Amino acid sequence: MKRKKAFISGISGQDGAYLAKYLLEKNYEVVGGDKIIQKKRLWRLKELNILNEVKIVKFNLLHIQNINRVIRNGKFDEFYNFAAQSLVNKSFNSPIYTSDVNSLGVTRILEAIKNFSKKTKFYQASSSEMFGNIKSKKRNEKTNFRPVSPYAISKLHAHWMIDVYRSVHNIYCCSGILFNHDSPLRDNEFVTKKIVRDLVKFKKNRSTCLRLGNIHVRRDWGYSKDYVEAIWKMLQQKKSNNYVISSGVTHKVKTFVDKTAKYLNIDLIWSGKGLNEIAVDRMSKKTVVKIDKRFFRPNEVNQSFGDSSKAKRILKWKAKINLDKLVKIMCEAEINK
Ligand code: GDR
Repeated sequence: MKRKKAFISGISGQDGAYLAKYLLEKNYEVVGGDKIIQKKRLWRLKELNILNEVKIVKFNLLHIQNINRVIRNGKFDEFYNFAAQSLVNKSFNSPIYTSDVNSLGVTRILEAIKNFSKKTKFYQASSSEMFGNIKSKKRNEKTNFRPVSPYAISKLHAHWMIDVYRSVHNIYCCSGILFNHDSPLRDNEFVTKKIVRDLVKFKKNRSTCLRLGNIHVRRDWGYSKDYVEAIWKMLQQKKSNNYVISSGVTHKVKTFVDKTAKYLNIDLIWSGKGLNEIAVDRMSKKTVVKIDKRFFRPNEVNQSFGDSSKAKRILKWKAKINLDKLVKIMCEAEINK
């Protein structure tokens, strides 16, 4: 059988790296795109031992000629788009860049597929942030959107564009509405990795203090390695469609801190409220966690949980890793660094 050929934009990121590994195990030929070709950006591929098994090409969502060339020459069976400005907080200060990359960038890819490679199946990394602040707790494919950040609005633009290209231009394209999914390959800016990194440091030196923003906000967290399987399955169906991918359970950021501390045998004593809330280590009496207003967002999504029953029914997928297991996986990796 002919080897399938896939393109992964944003291959240097967490999901790009895990998906590349997953596809190579399925005997795909994998080409990855990154906006800057730099070896040090590809550390995740190195860590997964696949750096020499993928071809890396320059791919920039702002450059239409670059996108056209990659898609016209590549004739890919599958195209996975993970390239994005993916920091919600940054989007408040960079709304134009965020929209250009996350909204128009996706339209540029869809146009290129329509014009030069109509058989390429397309996956777009959409986000649970698109739901924003709505009343219903459970969020699925039929839930209305009420985005509250430039990031969420930019992702929603791309999400709706997918529906247009599917129905009007008959392109096979899927929007995966993924809730938070983390792993040891996460960037340090995201809250889970920051918590694990700083608490492991504290465990070693008893002096690092973890500074966080709003710890009472809730998130539905899963494991990135688990979620790329759902992403691949979306492109293996007869018809393209949109799917919510989530664990179905929600926890406070504070719970993530507590579970990580417990795993590391740090006994936290919480006191105070609001900006004065702190956690002290019972043994050393040192402050482990402080609240820092620099990490609060101008608009916060008080998220509930995702309902992935459609993915379960059609893709035969469900999340395998719960929060306790995710904390363990991330802590072990950080300790063994
Ligand atoms: P999120 O992930 O914005 O949900 O988007 P992040 O880990 O950044 O934040 C989760 C929640 O934690 C709160 N928080 C902090 N966040 C960060 N980064 N740093 C802090 O110090 C801190 N303190 C509290 C945040 O306010 C937030 O509520 C992720 C990204 O991967 C998106 O690209 C993706 O679309 C969504 O998940 C689904």
